[in-house]
Amino acid sequence: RIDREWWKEAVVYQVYPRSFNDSDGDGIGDIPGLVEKLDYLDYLGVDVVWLNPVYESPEADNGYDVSDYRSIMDKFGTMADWEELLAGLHDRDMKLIMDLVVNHTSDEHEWFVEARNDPNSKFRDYYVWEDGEPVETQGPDGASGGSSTAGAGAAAERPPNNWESFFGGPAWTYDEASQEWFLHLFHEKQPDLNWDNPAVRTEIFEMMEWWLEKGIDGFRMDVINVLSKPEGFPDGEDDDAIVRGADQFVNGPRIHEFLGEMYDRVLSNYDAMTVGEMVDLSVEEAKQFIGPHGDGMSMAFNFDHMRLDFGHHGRWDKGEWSVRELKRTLTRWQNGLEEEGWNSVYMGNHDEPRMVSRFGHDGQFRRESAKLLATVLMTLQGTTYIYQGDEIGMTNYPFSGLDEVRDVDTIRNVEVARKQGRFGSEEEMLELVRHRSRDNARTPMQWTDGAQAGFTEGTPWIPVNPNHTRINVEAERGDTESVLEYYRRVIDLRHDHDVLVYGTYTLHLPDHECLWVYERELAPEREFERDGDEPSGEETDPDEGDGGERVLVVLNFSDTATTFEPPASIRGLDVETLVSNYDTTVDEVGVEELRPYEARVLAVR
Ligand code: ISL
Repeated sequence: RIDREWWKEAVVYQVYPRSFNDSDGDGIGDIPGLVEKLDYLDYLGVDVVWLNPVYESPEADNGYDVSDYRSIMDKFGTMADWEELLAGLHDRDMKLIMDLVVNHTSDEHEWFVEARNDPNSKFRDYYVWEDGEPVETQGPDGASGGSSTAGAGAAAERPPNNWESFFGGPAWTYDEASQEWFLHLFHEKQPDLNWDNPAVRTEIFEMMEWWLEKGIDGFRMDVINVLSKPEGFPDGEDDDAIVRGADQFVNGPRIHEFLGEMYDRVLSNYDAMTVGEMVDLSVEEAKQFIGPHGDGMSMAFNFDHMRLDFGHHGRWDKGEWSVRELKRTLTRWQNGLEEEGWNSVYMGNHDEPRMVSRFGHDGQFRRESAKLLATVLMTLQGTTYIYQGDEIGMTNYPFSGLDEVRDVDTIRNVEVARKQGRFGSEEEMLELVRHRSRDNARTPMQWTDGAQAGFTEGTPWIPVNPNHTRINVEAERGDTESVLEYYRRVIDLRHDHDVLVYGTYTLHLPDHECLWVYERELAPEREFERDGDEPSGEETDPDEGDGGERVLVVLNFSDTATTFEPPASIRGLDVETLVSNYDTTVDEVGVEELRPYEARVLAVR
């Protein structure tokens, strides 16, 4: 039995507003700029917009440091502009989900300002404050403290534990006035909220309700599985953790209690879609968060496939990924959540390099490989996410110096690596930045081949990729060979075929080193059920008939031609070609030569 949900069938488009479209020439994208492009999103055929944070913020981390949850940042527009955006989306039958950033606030949020100014205020306990550890002058551990962030008053102290910030350096900053340390898993301008305090939970839940009452359709929840920190703040013990301390605060002791409460008090009252960004999540853990048997969350973003190209030193080190590992990783999630849970299918976002540069080929086969990746996104099980610009095959940026970098994560982690002596030369450093920096995905959306790619009439906050003269929406639109037009085709395909959303997933040729071949199947006797309904034949889509559906996806993840030798179980099947990025059509599954980055989607007759 299959539970139909609108959000399972949705194709989500992620808008990073700062880089999408600038309407007023200040060089920063804004909400009116996005409103101008709603017809474009409609043309593309997406169903939901996920908007990165647009709340009031001092922008230490591009809006992930919120200073007022119930506001729109001036630079992005007004609440009236936002209302227009919501109405504009709903008029076009699209939905809006907002970013929920509640592990931390900005240090300029009034709660933190009060907390810091007055240790006796009720807001003090909204955050995490701890005493430091004395430094034993000759101690074995003396050098590992992060007292560099502490002022003079902390000279004899080191942070309460060894946790590190995701952006490098200790996760604690010393507060001179009160002589205590506060926790920040990210920037020191992003102090962590104390979720153990029920007053914090109530504040957040009321805020969520406020947005839902305004009519939004759900939330993308920032680092939502790190809210609960263990009592006593024990040292991290796992040297291989994504950051030191992660083994303590990822899926912490009360996380399911907190999220369960969030569901019961807020989300269960709405038909909302929720996607939790969850660092370091396994398939088994995911099931505890997702769905009615979990905490009620619709789905999660996991990072397993985003870690395949990490190096020996982790994220800020270049390693090699392989197609075999990519298949294995995504297959584990496809099969793992088949009965319970729901996948989020993504290959890039505002924190990751461009997917065509990373998993495809951004030179000669840019178009072909961008289309191949689009095929992956639209034919895997789960809800699909497109990151802005990927639909025209935007690439990484050719950084020529750190002066072109804006991202705090890049700047700080490069600093850490530099101190560790990991760069033989400046060029080596830049190579890593070009490979890894989040700014690769944050350069302005390329609308035209004109000045600043049509993104702004002013000076953009971050440089425009010089390849906008070739790669831009205007050039792609209407060109039947373009990446954009291919996206429109595969989005339609997904909308037209339930099997692509709800079907089972079976991998063929698991060990092939560059072919990724899988089958999706929806059994004929399936029954669809809407939330709370008794299962009934009436829920079956009348257009589908009773025949079931079976689709075969064949992908050549390589820049050379490759022979596909179908396994016996599918060899000789009668098929119809639904889509192919080389416009080849076949009517039988046989031995074939696949061209570089060739992708085919075949319906089994
Ligand atoms: O950037 C990363 C992976 O490339 C991670 O370290 C990232 O910081 C982590 O995935 C959490 O990301 C989210 O929360 C951050 C914010 O900087 C990111 O933009 C956001 O997506 C802190 O709010």
